Amino acid sequence: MNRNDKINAIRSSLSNGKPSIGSWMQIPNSSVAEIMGQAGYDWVAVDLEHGSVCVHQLPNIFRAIELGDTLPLARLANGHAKECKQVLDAGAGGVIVPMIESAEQLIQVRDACRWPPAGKRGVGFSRANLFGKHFEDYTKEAQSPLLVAMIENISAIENLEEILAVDGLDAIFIGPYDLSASMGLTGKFEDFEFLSAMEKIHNLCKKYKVPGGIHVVSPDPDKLKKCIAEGYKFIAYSIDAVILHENSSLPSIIGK
Ligand code: 3PY
Ligand code: MG
Repeated sequence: MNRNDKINAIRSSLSNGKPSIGSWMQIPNSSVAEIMGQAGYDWVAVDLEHGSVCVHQLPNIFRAIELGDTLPLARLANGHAKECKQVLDAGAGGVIVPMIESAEQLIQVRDACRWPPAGKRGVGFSRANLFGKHFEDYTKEAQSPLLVAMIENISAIENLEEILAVDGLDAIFIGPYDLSASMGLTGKFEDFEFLSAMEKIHNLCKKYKVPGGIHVVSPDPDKLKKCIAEGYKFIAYSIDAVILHENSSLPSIIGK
């Protein structure tokens, strides 16, 4: 399947109400990417906001993810136009945009990700279009790469209805750590106020028929099943480094 077919397959899954489950990478290594790409996820997001992945490492990481017929995405650092252009030119099938707090902010990022006429992104030869060989095909794909807005600040909830109405938004994605931190409740995921904020986001997503997503940061299969049962649709299951450390700690293996 080529990249555009994978984007369309994820879109059609989401629009049919089926969950799309991916995972997350922070270790800048193409062997790790190859393993993650073969693990059965629809997509793997490479994190440019946290961790130390650099733009020049993306082509090899994306190639390795694609060996498993998995779509590479990029979680942006800030969503500036230059960053959108660089990650998509490197071959990301879409972007996950952190800290979205208003519709205007999201529209700017959306337009920076799309070639004209849909947007304002600069047109050029790059890995995404095999340096011009697949230019015509890529012209279509570049009209609407996957667009996912992270809701991870309590102030975003005030503007959520406007954010959810942005044309071209494929899903929203809750960042539980930042959301809880913005409420003065860092990591307190069982706190009533935090749970109420989550419920509010989830209900508005249902009302506006925008797939709601979440990062299940700890590799906990029961938590993943619970999120699916609760109706989350765009779900990231854990992070390469977290999968490694949660499964490699000797005291938890042999007991202390
Ligand atoms: C958060 O929890 O804030 C995240 O960004 C997870 O991806
Ligand atoms: Mg975050």
